[in-house]
Amino acid sequence: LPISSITLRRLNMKLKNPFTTSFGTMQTKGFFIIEAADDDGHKGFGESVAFSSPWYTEETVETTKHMIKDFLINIIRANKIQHPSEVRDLFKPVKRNNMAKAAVEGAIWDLYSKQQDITLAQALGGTKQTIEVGISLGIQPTVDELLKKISRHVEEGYKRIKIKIKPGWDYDVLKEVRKNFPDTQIMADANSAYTLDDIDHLRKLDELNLMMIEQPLAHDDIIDHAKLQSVIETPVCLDESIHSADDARKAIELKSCQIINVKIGRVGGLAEAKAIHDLCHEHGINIWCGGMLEAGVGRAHNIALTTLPQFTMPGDTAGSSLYWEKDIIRPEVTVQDGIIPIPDKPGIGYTIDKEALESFTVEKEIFPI
Ligand code: OSB
Ligand code: MG
Repeated sequence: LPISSITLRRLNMKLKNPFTTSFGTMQTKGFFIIEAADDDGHKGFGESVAFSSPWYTEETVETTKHMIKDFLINIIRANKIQHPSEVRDLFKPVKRNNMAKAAVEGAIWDLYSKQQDITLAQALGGTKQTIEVGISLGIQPTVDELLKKISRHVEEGYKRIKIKIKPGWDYDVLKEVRKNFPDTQIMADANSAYTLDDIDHLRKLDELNLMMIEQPLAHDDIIDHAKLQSVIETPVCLDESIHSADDARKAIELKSCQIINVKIGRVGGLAEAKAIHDLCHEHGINIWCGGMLEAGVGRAHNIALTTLPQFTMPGDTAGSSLYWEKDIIRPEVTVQDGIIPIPDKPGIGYTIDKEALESFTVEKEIFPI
């Protein structure tokens, strides 16, 4: 797998709408686009997903840069790689920093697929021709605004609506949503806003027929989640708590969750995501592909991963235009009736809009390999 250079580009893009979770509000997104190139003109792209502040996990845009520049690129330089699935083991000596690892590994997967003239979905062993997606709605200023947004996206055909919750914006809001949308697939994501002291309150959600509640308890917990799952009917889905296939194995064994949200960045790359997929397939655990408010490159990677069969539930990869005035890929990701067709061009299957990429770039560094 010849690689001649890795380019690190830092971009700043402004979200169309601020996105509010239980841990805070985001409006500008800083991230890296990693470009891995060979001498034959192939270029593979990866996107980093850490936010500017360590509120979701401990990684940030700055830690991503430090890891890539000072450790990960050296590892790529020092090793011959035959297949992108080897990158995961090469990166093992670096503890955690999964989002930094995934950005580099993703660029190499895309480069490899283009060298082989196959799609990234094929390189991963994906089989679906289309994928189903839902949308994640941040905490809104009023319940009325939330209901309006849900109406719009239900009409657009999104397959499920995820609603961010926190103490004070949970049961009453969801009850109102359920009343207005009795037949819509609804789920809630708490981003770790609760503790076991809230069991009685969380148990009330059982009457609302939610698809699942995502990450209700601490970001690093799988024990309390098992206690919670044993006393509520609503399926628990883990997001923040799962960083690897080993974490997934332990959570399944402890019955900490019935569903797992797989994010490529959070688990350290596509090879680890696939390992979690295979494990969950074996154990009959439903999974879906989460989102990190990605630009087009990250979105394209999510789409390719979701072609694997155990992604049985709609993911968070909504259309580009819901997040950005202008995305960095062509065509942009568009969603019709909640469905995205899988592109058939090699690699991620979308081309980079060089002009758009340049216009959002605030830093660029090229590393020869
Ligand atoms: O927990 O899934 C999450 C956004 C930012 C941080 C964490 C999360 C989210 C989302 C939005 O839910 C996913 C998306 O639309 O990309
Ligand atoms: Mg989540």
